[in-house]
Amino acid sequence: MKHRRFVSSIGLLSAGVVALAGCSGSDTAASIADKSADFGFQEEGLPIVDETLTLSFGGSKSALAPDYADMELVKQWEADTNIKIDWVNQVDQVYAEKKNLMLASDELPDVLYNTGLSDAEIVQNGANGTLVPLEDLIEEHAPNLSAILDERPDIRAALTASDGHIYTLPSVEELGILAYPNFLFINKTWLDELGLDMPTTIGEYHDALVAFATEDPNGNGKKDEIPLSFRTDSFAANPHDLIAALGGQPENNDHRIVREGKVEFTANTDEYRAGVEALAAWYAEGLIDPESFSQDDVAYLAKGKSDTPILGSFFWWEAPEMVGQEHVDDYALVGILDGVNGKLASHSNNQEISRGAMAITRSNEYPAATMRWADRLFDPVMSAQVAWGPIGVTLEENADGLLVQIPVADGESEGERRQRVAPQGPRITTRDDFENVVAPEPRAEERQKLVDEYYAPYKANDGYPPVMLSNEELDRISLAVPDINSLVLEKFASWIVNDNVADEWDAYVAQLDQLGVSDVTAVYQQAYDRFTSGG
Ligand SMILES: [Ca+2]
Repeated sequence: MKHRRFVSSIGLLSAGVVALAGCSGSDTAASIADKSADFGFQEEGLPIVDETLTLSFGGSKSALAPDYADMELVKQWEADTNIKIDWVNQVDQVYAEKKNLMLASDELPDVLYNTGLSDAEIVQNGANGTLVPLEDLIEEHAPNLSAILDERPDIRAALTASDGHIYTLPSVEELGILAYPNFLFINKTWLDELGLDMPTTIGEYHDALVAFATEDPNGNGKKDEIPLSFRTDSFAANPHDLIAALGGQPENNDHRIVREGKVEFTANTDEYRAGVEALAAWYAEGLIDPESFSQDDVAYLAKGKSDTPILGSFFWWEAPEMVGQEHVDDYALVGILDGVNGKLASHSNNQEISRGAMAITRSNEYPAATMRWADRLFDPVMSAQVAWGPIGVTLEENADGLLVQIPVADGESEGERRQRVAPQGPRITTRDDFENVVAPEPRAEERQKLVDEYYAPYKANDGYPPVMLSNEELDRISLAVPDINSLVLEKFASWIVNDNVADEWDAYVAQLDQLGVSDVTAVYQQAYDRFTSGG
C-alpha cells in the first residue's frame, strides 16, 4: 500500500487546504479545508489556538455523569488549550437509539467522543466518508500517541481497518485481569469438615464434589447441598477450565482459540466431546446444579448467600459478590486443576484495547487542532485522569510519586465517583504505566496477583486479538456465527443433562459444517494473519 502524506496547512501560507486523498482507487479523493490556522493554531505548547475555538462533541456518556461542561477536568482542558467544547453527548441508551440517524444527517458534531460505534459501524462510516482518516493527522499532530503506536504495533494494528486507515482513537487499560474471568472457588470449610485437602487434580476435585453431595457437609440432615453450580455464556461463570481439564483442550465463550498462530474452532473436536461427556457423567452423579443451564446472574448470585450454606463450588469473577461478606472466608480459590493434558488455563478473548474512543467527523473544519487536543489525553498522567478523575479529586501522588486513589467519601462507591468525575474517552494506561504512573485500584491489584499466581502460569492458548474485520469479512460471518454459537450452547446443555453425546455427535458436527464453521474459522484466520503482519 502506498503511504499517504498529510500536507499540513501549517506549512502553507495560503488557505491551508489539506489533501486527504485516499491511497487506493476505491477511496473518493476528498479535500478538507483545515481552518485551524484561522484561530492562531500553534504546532507546539499551550494554548493550542490563540483565539478561542469552539468544537461540538457528540457521543455517549454514563447516566451518572453530569453535563461534561461542568466536569473539573474538562474545564481545565479548556483553560489549557483555548479550545472550548460544546458538549452534545447523550446518555448511552439515548445515544444508541439516535446515533445512526445522526451519522446519516447533516447535523454531525465535529467529534464523536466515546463513540459507541461497533466495528461494523466504524468500517462503514469510514468507507462512506463520515469519519475522517486519522493516521496522517496522528503522525503530524499527535506525538504522544505516535510514540506509543511506534512502540506498540499491536495497538496500531488494532486500530487499523482493513482499508489501511485509522478511523478512531483507542482507549487502553492494561490491567491484565480480563484474560481469565472465570475463577473457580470451593467451600474450604466443607473440605475441612470432611477431612479433605484442597484438590489439585481433576480427580480430587471430582471426589470432593461427590463428598459434598453425599456427606451432608452443612450438617442439617438434608441433602440440600449443590456441589457445583455455573452458568453458560456468561461473563465470569463458565466452566471452560473444567472442559479443558476433562477433555484436554482450552475453551472460551467464542469457541475460538489461537495456538501457535493458528485459529481453531473448539466445539467440534474429540477433546471437546470428551470434556462434555465427562461433565455429563458428573451430572448423572448429581454433582452439577440442574439450573446451571438456565439461571440468570441474579438467581445464580443468590445461591451463595443462603443462611445455611448450600454451595460447594462455583465459577465467578470474585467470591464476595457470589457468597457475600459473611461467607467469604468459607471459600477458597481453586485455580487450575491438573487434568488429562496437564494444567490448562483457558484464555478468554476479552480485549484490553478498545477502539472507538474518539473520532473526527467530516463536519470538522479544524482536524489539526482537534488532533493536537486529543493527543494531550495520551500523556500517561492525563490518561490516568481521563480514566479515574482529576488529581486532587480522585487521585493523589504517594511518596513514590505514583498516583493512587483518594479514598471515597462515605456513602459513595469508587465506581460511582469515577462516572461522575472521569470523562473517559481516548486514553492509554499500559502495564508499565500501572507500575510507574498510576496504581491500579486496590481490587484490581489484588486480582492481578491472583491471576499471576493461579492462572497465567498455565496459559493454554492465546486469546484472539482485537482484530478489526473488514466489511466483506463481517458479511461472511455475521449470519453464521450466532447460529453456530446457539447450536453449541443448546447441545452443551442437553448432552450434559441427557447424557446422549454419542447419539448426536455426528449429526452435530455435520450441522456445524452446514452452518459454515470452516469458512468462519478461515475468515478469522485471514483477519488474524493481517493483524499479526501489522495491519
Ligand atoms: Ca445438608
